[in-house]
Amino acid sequence: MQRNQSVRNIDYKIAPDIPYRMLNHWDNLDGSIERGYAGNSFFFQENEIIVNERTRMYARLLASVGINATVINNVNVKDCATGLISDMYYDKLRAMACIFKEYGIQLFLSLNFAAPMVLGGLHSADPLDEEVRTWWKEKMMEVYQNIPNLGGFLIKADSEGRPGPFTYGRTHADGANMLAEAVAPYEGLIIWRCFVYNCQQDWRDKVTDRARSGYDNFKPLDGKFLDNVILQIKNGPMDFQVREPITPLFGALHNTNQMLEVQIAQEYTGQQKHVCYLIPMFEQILQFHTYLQDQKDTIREIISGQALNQKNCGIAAVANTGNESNWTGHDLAAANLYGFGRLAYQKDCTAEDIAREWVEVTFGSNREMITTITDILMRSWPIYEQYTAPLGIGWMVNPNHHYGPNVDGYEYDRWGTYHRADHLGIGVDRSEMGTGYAMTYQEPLASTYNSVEACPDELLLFFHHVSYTHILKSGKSVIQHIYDTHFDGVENVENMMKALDKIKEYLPLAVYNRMVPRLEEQLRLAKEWRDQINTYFYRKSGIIDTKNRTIY
Ligand code: GCV
Repeated sequence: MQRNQSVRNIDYKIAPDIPYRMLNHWDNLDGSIERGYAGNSFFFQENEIIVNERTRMYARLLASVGINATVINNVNVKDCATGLISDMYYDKLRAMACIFKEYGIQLFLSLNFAAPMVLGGLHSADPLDEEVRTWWKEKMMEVYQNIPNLGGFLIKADSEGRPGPFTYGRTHADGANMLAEAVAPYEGLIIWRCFVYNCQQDWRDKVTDRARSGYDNFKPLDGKFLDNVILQIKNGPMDFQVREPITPLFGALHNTNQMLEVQIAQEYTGQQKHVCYLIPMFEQILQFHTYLQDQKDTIREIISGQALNQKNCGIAAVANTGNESNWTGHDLAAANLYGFGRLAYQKDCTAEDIAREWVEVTFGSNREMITTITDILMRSWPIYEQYTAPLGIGWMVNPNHHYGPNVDGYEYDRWGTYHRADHLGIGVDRSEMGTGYAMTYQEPLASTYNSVEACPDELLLFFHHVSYTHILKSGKSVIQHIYDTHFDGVENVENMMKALDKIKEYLPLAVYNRMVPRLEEQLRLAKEWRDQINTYFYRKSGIIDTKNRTIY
């Protein structure tokens, strides 16, 4: 009705194919949000849980787009957050879980693997230690007596300083299964993240490859997890960059429940100041053939359980909400929340259909306005890619907050995120002659990525180190591609602003007034990216732009 369409003759039935469609909030108990760009938390404030009218509005918002599960606290479980599984918080959590249940949503929590030490005063968190195992069993009995509707737990272990089973020489299967046994009597789930890598790498070390870490850590554990464990796997092998290959882990696990993790919080894609509609990216990910088996091998078929006949599977998005009145800061960022839910719920929805549908239900029925905003959304991810890091290399951002260009920001650091540019060329050799990462894919993907000639342009620098004069499939040299895309990117942002201006009368004034300063900021930063990237590579390579534009 909101789309101005007739409700006569509507007679259809749809059922979601993906069992768990989840949000992951990285909200801290002090009210801050890790990678939050829309204000503070509406779940927590000053170490207290908030249950109020917005809790219900939130549940309704999620239900309206088909999301059925949510994790409310940050995977980095520190300080008071470890105590969410204690008397202090049970009443509020139970109240929240009850509200969520009315909307068909299950509450989950992130857990601290070292809770037996922090809360229980034990000397270890060793998953094979009987005392530790008993502690968890008793703790889970207490938790479920108090919060009967709890769906289960999400765990980040042995990652970026978080505790985990490696400390005790145990595997991630040992860790996950210990918790899975403890929650099994209550039909609880353990969602275990595969974002495990060495974040103390020496940049001189060209053998260790962060991209390999998910595969190397988890492939050998295939088949070793209990059935109420789900491995949660980020879409790419690195970390939510504007362009990454799809992780090979999905094509490598035959006997393990899997969940895809994407990020609608725009950590590396403009931090909700830039328009970047991510649903076309997610659509590509879900359609990707892993070659795990002859048929039913796409990511969607894997995480819906159809490929491997599983029921504990799903998709999770790192959430982009906060306590700002419009939920997502940038009004157009709401299309990512809406789109994530719709894409997860309904198999045959395209990113473009979803964009148009969102524009219609949000802003009304003027044709020109609908076409303009749908077009802005659909072009926004490619445009963001144009003015930021080129050809799949990623990063080139400022350390810590990850906003804005800094070509060498992570080059001589410990995080395993390098571009390896010198005066001759750029890119990371992940072929069999380099780190071998390309060979972790099933065929024919391994051969495609392994070969400079066959590798798709947009991922070339992720897989290969090539000279600036290397000719891409597009017919352009790498250096000319860098120059051209960066000039085009800025022009495209300018055009986006002009297009929006033409339809401004069809938008609520408050919405337009919120959007304009953000677009101005997007343009300012796009120019900064353009000039820093172009100048850096001009100075490194000494090769002039064939079109003679201004490079500094
Ligand atoms: C929650 C990246 C982010 C971190 C985040 C981490 C993760 O490294 O920058 O803020 O921590 O991913 O996914 O665990």
